[in-house]
Amino acid sequence: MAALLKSLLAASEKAACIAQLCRQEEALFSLLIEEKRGADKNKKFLQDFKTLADVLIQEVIKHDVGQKFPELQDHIRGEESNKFENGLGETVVVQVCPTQQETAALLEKVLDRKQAAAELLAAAIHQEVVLSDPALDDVAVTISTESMAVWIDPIDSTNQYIRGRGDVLPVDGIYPSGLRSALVLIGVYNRHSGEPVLGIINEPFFQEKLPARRWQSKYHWGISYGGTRLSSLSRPQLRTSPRVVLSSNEKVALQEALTPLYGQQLCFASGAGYKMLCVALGLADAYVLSEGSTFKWDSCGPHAILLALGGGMVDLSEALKSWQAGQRKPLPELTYNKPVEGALGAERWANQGGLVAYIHREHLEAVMATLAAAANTF
Ligand code: 2IP
Ligand code: CA
Ligand code: CA
Repeated sequence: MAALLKSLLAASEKAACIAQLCRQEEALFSLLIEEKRGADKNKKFLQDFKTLADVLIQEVIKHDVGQKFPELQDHIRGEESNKFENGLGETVVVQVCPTQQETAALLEKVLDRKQAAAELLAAAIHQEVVLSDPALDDVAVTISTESMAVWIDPIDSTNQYIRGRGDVLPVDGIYPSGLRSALVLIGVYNRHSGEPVLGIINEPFFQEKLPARRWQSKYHWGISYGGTRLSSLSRPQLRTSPRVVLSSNEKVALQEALTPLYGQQLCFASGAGYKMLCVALGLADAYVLSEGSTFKWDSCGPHAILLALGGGMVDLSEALKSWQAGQRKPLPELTYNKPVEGALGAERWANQGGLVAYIHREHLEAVMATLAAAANTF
């Protein structure tokens, strides 16, 4: 029944394990924080180890889910390309091989013969993850995978992941930065309509375990399919004193435009996925972003969870246009199947018009009314 959900959750747990391992094992950690210097300058593979970690996670999810659902195989995409150039100028296609030994041999090639690192990663890639979550047995929805596709952000908030601060304290429940904002994001959407259907957010660094540098992960999921809305989370209440979460780089003009609604209740946090999670958890009533700095792989999974909780995510510039034209129901939700016309590379999949993530429709309307009143200022 919930076979797709279970398979994606298991893949997200394996992804979280790999993300943790890269910070925990010296052989990998030293590569993760490697600086560009001297003779190593040309060895792209070392400088790009963080990208390799991302690529590997993406390939593992693709491989594990593709094996169970072959019809999805060609429709699982993510942020990263799996082609790597090693120190000898050879292009290596990073992929999960049939056996652990073969994967280790391939990784050794990418990692310039760093055998210990390659073997650690290969073991994590080929481990079997068994989910023990009785709640999943009650999920009785069958999603017809023939018309679905998947967006993956293997690690969102990479900067915080590399920086690796595990000691940042939350402000009113929200972590402004640090490892807590590094997340694995997986979203399933309908290839024809572009609507999000199933989302997973995995927090690899949810809780530190002893000894130090070891972490416990936590996952959240949501399904919005036909008339079915299910989630591991409960729909949060509207806060009595509304609060918004923003990027620390958000334009001052937008911050000022939001002040009539939120007063001093503007919170700042790293990671687009993390800010969406804050809304799903009820730590903020909205995440407003004025720029096109997020991508389909950032928003698809969290969007499905928000829909499952009765909320959603709109395209800010389109929603403002509709609002100003008096067309207020429904406001245009983000979709996931169409690239931006004329754009190249990653920009093809940008959420170009910015976004508003919300749980309560009335709160979205309050945001739109506030921004419409200040529309020419940001
Ligand atoms: C990034 C990451 C950044 C976010 C940006 C995303 O993805 O989540 O933190 O910016 O929008 O595209 P901000 O932190 O200002 O919200 P990645 O880390 O995967 O590149
Ligand atoms: Ca991202
Ligand atoms: Ca990423």
